[in-house]
Amino acid sequence: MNELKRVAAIHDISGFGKCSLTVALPIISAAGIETTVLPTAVLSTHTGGFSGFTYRDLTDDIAPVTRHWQSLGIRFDAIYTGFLGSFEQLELVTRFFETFKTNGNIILVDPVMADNGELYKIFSVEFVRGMKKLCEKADIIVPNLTEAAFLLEETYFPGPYTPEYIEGLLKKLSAFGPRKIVLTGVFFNDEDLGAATYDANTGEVTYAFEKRIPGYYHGTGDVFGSALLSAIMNNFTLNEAASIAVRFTVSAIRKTAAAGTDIRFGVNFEQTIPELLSDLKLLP
Ligand code: PXL
Repeated sequence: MNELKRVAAIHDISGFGKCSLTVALPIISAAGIETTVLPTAVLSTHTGGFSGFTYRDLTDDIAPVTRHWQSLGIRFDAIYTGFLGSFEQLELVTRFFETFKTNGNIILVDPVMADNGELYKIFSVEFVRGMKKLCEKADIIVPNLTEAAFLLEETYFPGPYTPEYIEGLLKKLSAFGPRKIVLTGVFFNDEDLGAATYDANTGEVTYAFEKRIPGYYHGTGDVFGSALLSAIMNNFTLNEAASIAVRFTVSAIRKTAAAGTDIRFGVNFEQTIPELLSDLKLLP
């Protein structure tokens, strides 16, 4: 057997509600990739639609954890960041990148901060600027359309979109650093929803769509990002990885919708993992 590839996943851990680390850890591990976790905060639930949640900030742990892992000589094949709770965490994660970036590994930043045209309540305009600087250091970024608009300081449009508009966004996003962009929440009509990819090295734009399922399901960005990274770590191209991640996310949403689960409770990715492993060609 080969040695496992290893990912450092830097997100919060929301105890209930299936997002961030409670999604990234099982999905990436199931895909045969060792997953090292750096929790940025511990919450009782995520912040989307729940009130009264607890929030234990772990900002003070980030630098000591970075130093300890550095002292152990640990290497990562990818660094995957998601929800970061404060401006200070953006700076600490930048230092983590400087410590662990190599020529061969990849940094994937999901600039979690907004959706449906609105910034999450806990974030400020200053945080958006900081997130933009973090994205400059990434090899791949995975914004949704709202986050793309905030990163580019443009007006958000609710869609449907045109290929010209989407391709314009992709190129402007790559102009400030990341060579590869995966934009989520793309749709040209009311039936299909998916993602667009752009590789600035080849100039290639691709799309991956599945049938839209009505409703806004929480945590799907993290399910998508974790599946995307799992596919990339299993040597699929960006285009293939986006198709696999869209299929996985939509299949998990479909099961959740069929069960009538509260949309705040996250999606049924657990029973969809066999489909992901089949797409990743990991099943015997
Ligand atoms: O899924 C993104 C996310 C992650 N972590 C926390 C969140 C959210 C989105 O609302 O609140 C704590």
